Amino acid sequence: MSLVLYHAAPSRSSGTLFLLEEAGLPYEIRLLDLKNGETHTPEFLAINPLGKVPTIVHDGAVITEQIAVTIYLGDLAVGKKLAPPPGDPLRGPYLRWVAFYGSSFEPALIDKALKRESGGQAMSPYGSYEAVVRAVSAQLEKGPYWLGETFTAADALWGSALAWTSSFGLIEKTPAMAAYLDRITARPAFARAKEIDARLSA
Ligand SMILES: N[C@@H](CCC(=O)N[C@@H](CS)C(=O)NCC(=O)O)C(=O)O
Repeated sequence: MSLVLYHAAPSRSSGTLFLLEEAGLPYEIRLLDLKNGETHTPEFLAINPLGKVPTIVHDGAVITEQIAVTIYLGDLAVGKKLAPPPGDPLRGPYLRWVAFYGSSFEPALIDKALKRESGGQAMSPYGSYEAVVRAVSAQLEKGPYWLGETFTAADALWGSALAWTSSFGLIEKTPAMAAYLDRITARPAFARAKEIDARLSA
């Protein structure tokens, strides 16, 4: 099996690195320097025309977008229980929350960061920033993990994302979020990914 992660250290692809460490899958990193425009070389644009990481290539198949990458790797790590399988009552909520990240959470936070109008309730993909934050807070109150008792690939995505978005001040770090982030960052796979990033960015 060949599994390659196109990665910038640190960046959104750090969440994928964390997930790969949780998955225990053999993988290879191709490091791209965002500051030097290495995601916009003709070679990389031929793989991902948007010039974005994370991008993974598994046995020749290109997978882009954090959401697809998360779902793909969760399913690929057979036996690791990182993704509720079809038929499991948590499969629907799992897909819902992974998709919610990409289609509602990030757009809401980026609009806020750029001080852009949402476009109004009906036109906006997420409605209102406040509604997105309320939905996230309600999920965090349930805990201990995103879908309840067990860590899943959704936690690699949400844990990494809440860590950077709260540190950038794009969302308030509530006590429930702080407790969740403590649980996520205490995981050995998170520490390994962080150490890999520190080494790569040195
Ligand atoms: N829609 C993409 C967004 C990923 C993204 O924005 N990645 C940033 C790194 S944090 C990137 O690759 N930026 C490089 C660039 O756009 O030149 C996803 O969900 O994977």
